[in-house]
Amino acid sequence: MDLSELTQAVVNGKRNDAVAGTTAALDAGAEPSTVLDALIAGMEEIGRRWKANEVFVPEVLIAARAMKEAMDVLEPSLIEGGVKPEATMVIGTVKGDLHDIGKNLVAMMWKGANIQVHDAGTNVSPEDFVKAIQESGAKVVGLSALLTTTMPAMKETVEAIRAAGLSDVKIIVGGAPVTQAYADEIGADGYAADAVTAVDKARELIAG
Ligand code: B1M
Repeated sequence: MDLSELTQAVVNGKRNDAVAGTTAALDAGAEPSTVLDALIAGMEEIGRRWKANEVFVPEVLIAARAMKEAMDVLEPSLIEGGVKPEATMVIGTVKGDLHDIGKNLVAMMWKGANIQVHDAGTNVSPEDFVKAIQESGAKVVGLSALLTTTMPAMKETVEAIRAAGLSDVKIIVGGAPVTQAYADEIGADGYAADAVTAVDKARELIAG
């Protein structure tokens, strides 16, 4: 399989082909970083199609699953070859909120962009977000909320992160009821309406 076929396997969510293609490319002596680029290109194409309304949540989910399974195969070679993730980020759904489908989608898209993701889960208290950031050394944190009643927990989390002296940590917020205006109001550094935009926003914030 050539690497463009590997990219297509991710785009089409063909997880068996993505895993077999990754294995074959490594066995044939391809550089792990080149294989990674081919996989990332697949997720970027899915991102482009999502923005163009050519694909929807199910297609993104199966592409992300193919990407994840291929990454499981590739990861040991990447580590051996010294290829490091672009950044480390924490993500979680805020206190009181159990919705995790959108949050998981953002986490998968971030992983697909070569970002190491520490998923703190759902119903994460402000204190636990602070702890997760401190323990992982993340420079970006993503907060998700799906309920109007849990949006205030987003504000409390931003305040707790700032109060802990983590002023260099960038905060991205998102979720159906969240808006750019709300992000501005609570002092978040970024807002993303969907999982694809969350990748663009994360890259923008990492770049400073
Ligand atoms: Co709930 N729920 N739910 N629910 N639920 C909503 C959100 C609701 C709009 C339904 C409705 O009434 N029409 C409503 C909220 C009303 C409001 O506050 N405005 C609601 C309610 C009221 C509730 C309960 C209170 C119901 C009850 O018990 N009375 C309860 C609360 C439980 C709790 O959290 N404490 C509840 C429970 C549940 C289930 C457990 C049954 C289940 C969640 C399962 C799970 O997540 N594992 C559930 C579901 C599935 C939904 C709906 C149907 C679907 C949500 C979803 O997964 N969408 C939802 C109605 C709807 O949206 N149509 C609803 C798909 C997902 C891909 O989209 O999560 O929006 P979304 O994520 C998007 C973007 O928002 C964005 O990117 C994602 C992909 O593009 N995004 C981010 C999300 N997080 C981001 C973070 C980022 C950036 C972008 O940066 C960090």
